[in-house]
Amino acid sequence: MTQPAPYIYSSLLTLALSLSLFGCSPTSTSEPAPTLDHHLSWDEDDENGNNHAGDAEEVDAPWQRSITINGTLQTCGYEGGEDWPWTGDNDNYRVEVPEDGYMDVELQWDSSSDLDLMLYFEPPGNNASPDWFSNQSDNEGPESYLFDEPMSRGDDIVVGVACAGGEADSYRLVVNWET
Ligand SMILES: [Ca+2]
Ligand SMILES: [Ca+2]
Repeated sequence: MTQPAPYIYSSLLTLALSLSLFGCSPTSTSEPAPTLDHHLSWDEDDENGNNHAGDAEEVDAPWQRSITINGTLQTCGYEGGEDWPWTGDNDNYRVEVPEDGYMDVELQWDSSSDLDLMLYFEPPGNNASPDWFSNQSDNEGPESYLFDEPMSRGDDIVVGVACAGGEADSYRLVVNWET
């Protein structure tokens, strides 16, 4: 026994309306939240392109608590000039602040080379001097910097590493965030 046509049309209309409403719900069109890696590990991958702060290697994976950047300084050298004293390899990384909060940075290494940590509070041009740098002639790590003021979500900082003396060496550059 077949159903009367009006009943079928009514059912189809209800179904179409339901699908339409479901399809237009706000949650289905917004972008999914990125999956945060709370303790991200990042390997240097632009050795020849990260030598200047204005061309800093972008650390573009979502993170929250800490990033450990593993890199290598291929050469060491320091001439003590005002503008660009580090003549050896320079490595620069651009890091986005994940949420409003405090940041600190620590440079760790294992050899007796003299590595230096540099901070740019905002992404600079290539000829900019660091806003802060370690001027210690330490042949032993770590060196660290704690930002005085809280940072805002989405701000970018640039963290630089250079080798003033000694042999080429690898390092771990740890950027921490906390409320
Ligand atoms: Ca390097
Ligand atoms: Ca480099």
